[in-house]
Amino acid sequence: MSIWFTEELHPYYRKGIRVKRVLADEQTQYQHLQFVETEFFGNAMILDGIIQLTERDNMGYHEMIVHVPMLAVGQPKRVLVVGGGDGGSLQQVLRYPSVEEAVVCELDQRVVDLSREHFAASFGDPWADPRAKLLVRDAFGFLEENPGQFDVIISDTTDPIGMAERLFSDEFYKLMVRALTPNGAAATQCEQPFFDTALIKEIYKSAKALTKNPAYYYANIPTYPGGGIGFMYVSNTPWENGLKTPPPPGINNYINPEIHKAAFALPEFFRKELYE
Ligand code: SPD
Repeated sequence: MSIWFTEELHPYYRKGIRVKRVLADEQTQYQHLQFVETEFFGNAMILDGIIQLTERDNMGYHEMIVHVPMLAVGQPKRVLVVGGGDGGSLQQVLRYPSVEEAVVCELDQRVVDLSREHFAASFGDPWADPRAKLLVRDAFGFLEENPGQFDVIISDTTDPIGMAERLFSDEFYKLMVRALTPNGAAATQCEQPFFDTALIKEIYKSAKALTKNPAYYYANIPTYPGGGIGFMYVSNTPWENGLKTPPPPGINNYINPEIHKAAFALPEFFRKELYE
């Protein structure tokens, strides 16, 4: 049997992956949640028809969204992941011996439950670590209640559609920066330079008004539209500080010092749009 899963996040662009079998398919309280076994990318999670991660290429996403702010801060103790119910960011955060508490604020318990089942081979069970704390709730209220509490915040979200749209707003960025310690750093899922230029410019404007050293960086992830995705680094601490910090124990499959630095180099059309 051969099934092609086709994703159409944008009305003018499609991509497909070949699926071996469907592992789970359900409508949760919040979204259509699917897990599939693919022919090349291992198991994949799909939310409302959009690929969120695959076992084979998620490392570019999770290592870059986590290690860039963590290394910049140096010895982060308290970390918040907004979204991230699949556990991929949590797994990377917990590699740091300095981390005392890693809070994951995820709205959909089913994402956590089914990810534990279908991504166990890739992520192990980061939830079993005593430093991990799952809060099944909306992140806005939690951020409001926790000013100045986190050394690092990772906004590991879906695309800005429906209930996730607010996570790309100026209001969210204000709350997120308010929840950081003074030299803390955040990194957010910040979409694709070709397809989302206007949105990224807006977000950069917000980040620039709130912190001294925001910057956009990029990673290659073949199963995302355009073959990759970008992140907004949001902090008073320059991201370059992270280049001097030794990596945490464990194996990196994507980030190395050269990739870390090069990720901030932007194609000229986009650099001009964003920074001039
Ligand atoms: N267009 C797809 C963007 C997916 C971003 N979310 C990834 C979640 C991985 N933890």
